Amino acid sequence: MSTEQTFIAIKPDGVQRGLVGPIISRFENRGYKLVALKLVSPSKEHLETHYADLKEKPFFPGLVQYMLSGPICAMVWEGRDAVKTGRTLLGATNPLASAPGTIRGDFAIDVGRNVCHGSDSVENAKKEIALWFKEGEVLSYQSHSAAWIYE
Ligand code: YYY
Ligand code: MG
Repeated sequence: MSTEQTFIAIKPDGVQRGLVGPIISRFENRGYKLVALKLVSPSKEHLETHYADLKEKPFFPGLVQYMLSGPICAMVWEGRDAVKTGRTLLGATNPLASAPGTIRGDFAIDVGRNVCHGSDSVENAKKEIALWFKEGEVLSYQSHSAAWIYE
C-alpha cells in the first residue's frame, strides 16, 4: 500500500444525469484528495488512445461514440492505495454485477452506460494522467484533513 494517484472520469452519461457531485462525494467522503479536475470534450483520436487496449473488441466503436456524446469530467484523485480502492468505489465493469454501495451498483444498469472510468493499475494510471492532463494541471498541496485520515 502506498500513496498513489488514479485517473477517474465521469463519462458523458454521468455528467448528463447530474452525477458529478455524487461521484465526487464518494471519493471525498472516503478521504481521497482531489488534485486535478476539468470538464472536457476530447477528440475521437484521444479516446481511441485512451481505450487502445480494447481496439479489437466488438464494442469498441460504440464505446468511442458513447464517450464522444458529451462532456467528460476528468479527475485525478490521490491517496493510499488510490488505484485499487478507486476501482472498488466504482464497482464491477458491468453494473448488473456491481455491488450496491458502489457507484455503478447504485447509479447504472447497462455496461455501455456505466457512468465512470477508473485506472486499473498504477502503471496505467500514470499513462492516463499523462494523456488527459498537461504539465501543471495536476496540483500538489497539503490537505488539512490528512492527519485525521492517516495515522
Ligand atoms: O475498466 P472498466 O471500465 O471497468 O472496463 P474495461 O474492460 O476497461 O472496458 C472499458 C469500457 O468498455 C467499460 O467501462 C464499458 C465498455 N464495455 C462495453 O461496453 N461492453 C463490454 N462487454 C465491456 C466493456
Ligand atoms: Mg478499463
